[in-house]
Amino acid sequence: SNAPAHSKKTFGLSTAISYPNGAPHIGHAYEVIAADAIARFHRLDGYDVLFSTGTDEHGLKIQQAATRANTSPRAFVDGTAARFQAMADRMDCAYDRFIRTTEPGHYAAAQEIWRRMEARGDIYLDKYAGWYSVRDEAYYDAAETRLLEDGSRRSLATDTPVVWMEEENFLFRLSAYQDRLLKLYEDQPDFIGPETRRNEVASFVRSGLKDLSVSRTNFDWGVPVPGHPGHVMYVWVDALTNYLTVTGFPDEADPRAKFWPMDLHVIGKDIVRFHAVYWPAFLMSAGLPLPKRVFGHGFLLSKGEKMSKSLGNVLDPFELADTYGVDPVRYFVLREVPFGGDGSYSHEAIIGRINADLANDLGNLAQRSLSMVAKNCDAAVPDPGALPASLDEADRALLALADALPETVRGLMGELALHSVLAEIWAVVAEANRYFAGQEPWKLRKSDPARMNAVLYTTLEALRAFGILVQPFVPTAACRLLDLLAVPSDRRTLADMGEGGRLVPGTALPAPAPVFPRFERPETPAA
Ligand code: ME8
Repeated sequence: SNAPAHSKKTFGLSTAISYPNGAPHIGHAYEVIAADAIARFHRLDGYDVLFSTGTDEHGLKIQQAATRANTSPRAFVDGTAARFQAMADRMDCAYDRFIRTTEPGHYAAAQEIWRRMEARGDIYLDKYAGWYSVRDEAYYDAAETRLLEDGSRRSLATDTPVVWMEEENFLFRLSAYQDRLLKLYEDQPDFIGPETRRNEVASFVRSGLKDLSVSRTNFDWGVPVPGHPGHVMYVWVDALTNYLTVTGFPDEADPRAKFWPMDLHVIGKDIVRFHAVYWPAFLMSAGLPLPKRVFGHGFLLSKGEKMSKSLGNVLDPFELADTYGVDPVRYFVLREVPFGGDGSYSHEAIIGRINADLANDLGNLAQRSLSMVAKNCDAAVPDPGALPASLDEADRALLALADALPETVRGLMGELALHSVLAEIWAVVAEANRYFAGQEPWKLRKSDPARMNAVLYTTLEALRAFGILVQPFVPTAACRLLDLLAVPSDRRTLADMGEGGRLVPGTALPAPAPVFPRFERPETPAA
């Protein structure tokens, strides 16, 4: 369109920022892949997108990890954060911004939101005592912990060790926001998804909020509290503010300022409370607009069990990508796990998906039809005759299904039902296979070449639709498929689907090549 660039609709989204206290695992990869698919879909749909991801580098957990590694926190995170960024790159995630909370610009943003909350009268100095979990970077009430036989305690919710801590530190008047938060969940039912998480959060808030400890004095690896030497910010205050930092906050003239409020925070189910309670309360206090939606995806389990170093079942995303390829890993996690629920990874399951859905259903259809075209149609888009009159009922039925996909996909994307998007696309892929098998174009070569051309043209058109729509999920393979169909690189958006961008008969096509190879290996790798 010729709408001026500044009026383009915007979509801002983020992942959580990971603690770089160890190596990234497949759970981290899952989150950034899912967010990347959503970001890429919005770009295809004509949005100006800001997609951020990054690392959460302060706090006691990181400081302790650095000490264990015999190095300074800064040297430590420089090494481990790079691994997280390399993982996002390896997973083909086209983020616009990788934020590290140790950046000076982030310190400025965190200190500015602090000043605004303080100016509002929501921050006060007091004694604070409670059971602190370093692993969760969170305080718990005694009632939220259990006593073990050896006298130590663990948090009930996360089963992590807690230690008694007493400090004079700053508190945030979270209790004052209870009613406003409940009203937010009422007025904006979409604010928290999926619904089960919304209900959990609402009942947590309804049960009463206590003021939150927001500074620390017993260690110094954090953002300094402005005007109060000796205090560093509680790591979650600084971490949540990363979403503002990436939009240039507090500089309103920053070209990315238009992305605040963000449309979506993609996070895991374990940190919904921080994003749906603390974060909106901080923003209300600072007088800033709230993000539109917080979505807590489920956990990726390894063969049904939580990944842990002691179980030895931690999945390394780099290894998986080396073994199966990046697109298959992306497809697998997004197709196999209903977004919002938990899912299980196993080598058998990914091999099954690769060979059935990718190699067989989509890959074979492309391979068979494109090989026929190469041999029988002068390696060019076949001429179906005058459209649409030359198409018969079966052709039109398949094209109608393919042409209806963008609307279906847009709707499901709006609900963040990523697995359903793929299921819907693959339902039409199955239809296209039935169509191709039923029409038997290989028999028409001699008997009715005009009809063969119409069938092949229709099949290629369906493949074009699939190629465009799977770009957010399997970007490299989708690009290969669209290249094989000679779809120009600037005609690959949702707006080019259907009538708007039909293949042009006679367009030369490159030599066919496999889009999705089968996974062939005699033995499965050790799990
Ligand atoms: O929570 N499956 O960092 P983190 C799916 N720094 N997702 C998983 C997962 C799994 N097995 N394990 C973890 C933090 N995640 C904070 C966030 S945001 C301002 C600060 C998800 O490294 C987890 O739910 O522990 C979270 O969304 C993300 O990975 C980073 O987890």
